[in-house]
Amino acid sequence: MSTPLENFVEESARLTKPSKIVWCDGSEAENARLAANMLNDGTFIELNQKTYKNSYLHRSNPNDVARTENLTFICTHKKEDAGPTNNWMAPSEAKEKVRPLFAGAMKGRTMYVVPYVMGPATSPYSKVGVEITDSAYVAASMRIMSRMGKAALDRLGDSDNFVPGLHSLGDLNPERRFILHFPEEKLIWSVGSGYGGNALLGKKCLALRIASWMARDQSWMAEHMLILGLEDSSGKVTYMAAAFPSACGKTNLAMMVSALENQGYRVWTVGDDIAWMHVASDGTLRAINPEAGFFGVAPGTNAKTNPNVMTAVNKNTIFTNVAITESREPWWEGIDAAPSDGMINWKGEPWTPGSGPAAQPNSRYTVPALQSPSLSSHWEDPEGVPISALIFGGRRARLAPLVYESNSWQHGVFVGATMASETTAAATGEVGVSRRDPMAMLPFCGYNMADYFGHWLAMGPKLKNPPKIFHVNWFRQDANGKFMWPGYGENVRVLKWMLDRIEGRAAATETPIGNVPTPASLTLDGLSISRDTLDDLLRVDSGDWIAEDEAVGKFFEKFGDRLPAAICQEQKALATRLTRTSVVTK
Ligand code: OXD
Ligand code: MN
Repeated sequence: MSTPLENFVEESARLTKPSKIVWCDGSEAENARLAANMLNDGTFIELNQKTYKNSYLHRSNPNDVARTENLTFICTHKKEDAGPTNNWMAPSEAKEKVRPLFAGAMKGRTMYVVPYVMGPATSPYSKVGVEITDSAYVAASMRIMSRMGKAALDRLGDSDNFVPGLHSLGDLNPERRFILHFPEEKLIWSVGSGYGGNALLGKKCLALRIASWMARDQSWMAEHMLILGLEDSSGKVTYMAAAFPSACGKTNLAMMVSALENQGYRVWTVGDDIAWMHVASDGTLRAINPEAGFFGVAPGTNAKTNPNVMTAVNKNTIFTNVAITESREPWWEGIDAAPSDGMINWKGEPWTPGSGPAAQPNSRYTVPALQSPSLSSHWEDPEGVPISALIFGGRRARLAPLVYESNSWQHGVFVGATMASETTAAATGEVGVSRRDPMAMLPFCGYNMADYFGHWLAMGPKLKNPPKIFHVNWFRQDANGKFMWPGYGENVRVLKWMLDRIEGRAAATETPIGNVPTPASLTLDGLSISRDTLDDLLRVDSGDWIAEDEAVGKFFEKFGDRLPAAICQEQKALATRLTRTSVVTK
């Protein structure tokens, strides 16, 4: 009798009609074969094997360079279960519409069966997925981003306990591109795109959209969060998880080289994009990183912004849509080296100054986590690491202070639910416009976000010592549009303040939005920052916040009666606190 996995493979092959089926085992030999085939057919371009060993450049179709949120759907029986922030199609309608796009789509192509584990191979919290794809680039990338092949088959055995995902490049026409999630039956269909966030189905599709649904049903949390450990001068490590919208510096923060290393403060990386968090038997919140690699944004990455990743990407790395120098090394805007003669841009054309960006703004590196010098020795702990702080943040040029602390779990959930950020190149659409992005999950929550807020509210009381919840903004600008905070390795100063708050050591000023550091409570030695700039960074302008709270109220209206009462209460309580202070300060 066939196993559920064999049935899935047979059914998919009957539909897509590949000329060949390859079951991926995740071995070195298989990886070398995949790379050789891709070099042969032009999917991979060889980089300088002396300086970038086993590393390759992939150029995607220029119409396929980012997540396409408008073509991403949550397919639930009831529209309300997907909620007002997701695109929705009924499951039967979605299948009827998209099945023809899969029919015969793999004719003349190889079908790769990619079994994978999201999470440490032996963790009780990990999940198995199986992606069927006709893209060798996807298979090779999944090998970096997950525990792929044998580890997954061993864990799965004959069981049906896996999330099936069917992926085909199709004809790469955005008119025929769909990323469909069927959370009720735990199924993913993706067609017409080879871009990571649309095509590496373990990442956003399984580990966030499908997992968030499972997490709600099973009382855990699947979040768009990095996980880091902050080591103090005594050697004690405190773990924090942080949610920022795409391309707002999660990878850089998670892999930071601390500016306070001389005082004994170091940052250890557990994960850079996704956290799965469970309530442990002792009542702590414990997080695992479901991924095994980093799929990071290349532009802006250099020895100052992320020295650890610059070391990590020197081998076994797939670069996508970066430029290539004459000596066959990858290049992107913001890398340390200046542009050189003879560079080829991300589209494969000769690059000259003035001919536009050499690297696509959302170009990426895909690198094994194990290659990062900052990787925590606990990054694969099956039980996860205990989380003491949750951090929300975004790009806010004007409104939010450098950091503030919420007053309670419920208030912290409100802070997360009201997050907003100026958009970046990680998704298609206009860059730089402000949008609401609750918990940085707007594009990734697999169900009604009002219920998601309810789930967050319900998790707090299950925890013995709920983590403190903070909000940060590294991106506040002065009147001339200049960033006021230096960011990167200096962000450790803000993490240290959080740690000091957790330990009851740091002072704070109460404001209507939460607790803001007193200037003296931040460790600023070695940093040249004027008192005026510091005051500006920490300022809470009641007028601006009154307008913000009104905008938040408008945003919440779309959830109607489904919005939890506690969130409405927090919104009204903030309005009251703000009006009181603005009256006092007038
Ligand atoms: C990512 C994203 O690639 O959030 O992680 O877009
Ligand atoms: Mn992300």
